Amino acid sequence: MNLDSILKDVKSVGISGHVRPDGDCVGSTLGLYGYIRKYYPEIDCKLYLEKVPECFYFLSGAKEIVHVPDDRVFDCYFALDCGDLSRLGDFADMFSNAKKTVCIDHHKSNSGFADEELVVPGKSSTSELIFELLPKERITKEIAEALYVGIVHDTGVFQYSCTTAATMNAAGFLMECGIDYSGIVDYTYYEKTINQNKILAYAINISKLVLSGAVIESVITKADMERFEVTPADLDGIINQLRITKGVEVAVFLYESGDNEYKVSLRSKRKVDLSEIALKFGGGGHERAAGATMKGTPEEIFAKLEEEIKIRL
Ligand SMILES: [Mn+2]
Repeated sequence: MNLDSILKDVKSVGISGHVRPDGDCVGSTLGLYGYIRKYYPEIDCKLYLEKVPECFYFLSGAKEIVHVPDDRVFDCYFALDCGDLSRLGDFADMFSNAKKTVCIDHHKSNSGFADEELVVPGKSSTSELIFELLPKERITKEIAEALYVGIVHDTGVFQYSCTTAATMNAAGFLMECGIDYSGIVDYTYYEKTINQNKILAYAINISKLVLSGAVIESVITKADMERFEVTPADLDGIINQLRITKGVEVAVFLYESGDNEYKVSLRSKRKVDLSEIALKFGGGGHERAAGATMKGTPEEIFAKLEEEIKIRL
């Protein structure tokens, strides 16, 4: 994929990432947005995302993000970090209505829904893909900050198996662009509010091991969220803490998202391909990290997932 040829003769560009934007979604979209704004000032470029977590507000361009869709028809529209059209949420129509569509993504479950695609499931993050697309001499401090955030978040600060030598080389290059790399990691990744820490502790406390300790499960209900005064966005670190439990291959975390409905997060360490399991239940993702939305009680959902995990252990 060549960005310059994609942007040739293009007068307007829209960019979106997935619903409930995470670090990679925010980092990759702001990185590309910053690049187009700086080096293609003649292009009218807009970034559309749902509300992003406050810890990302410091990134350049974050305040210009548009949170509601409109009926503009863009010459070109980028979907970043999205495995299928529905992941664009309210912005899916704007994407579909554009004259040319481009998808840059690293989800194994990617369904192929754009005119031009760069989908590399082996990549740590969409931000790493954007890094590789951009001419190195054009990466400013602001672009570097955004891409570094994305890489850090999707690799769990370089701990997940999606981290490769190329990832470390990209991160190394970005570190030399004058960014506050350790501050960024603390501020956007590790730092938690006291209520986030308390509900994390609670979720770990009630977790249970099943399938002879190969699987760990936990669930947070709406009542729990009310009690701890948190929203779903505050539950982000829980699945990662469950995953590192000794002896566990798969971690399963649910939170109540609607009537008899739960958001499911899945993480595995080295064996179980979770993108296959997530796809079976209408979700998607990567081999080692995937998710879906499922109906039923937590017990019913855990049982369904255990059946699929069991045959892959
Ligand atoms: Mn990603």
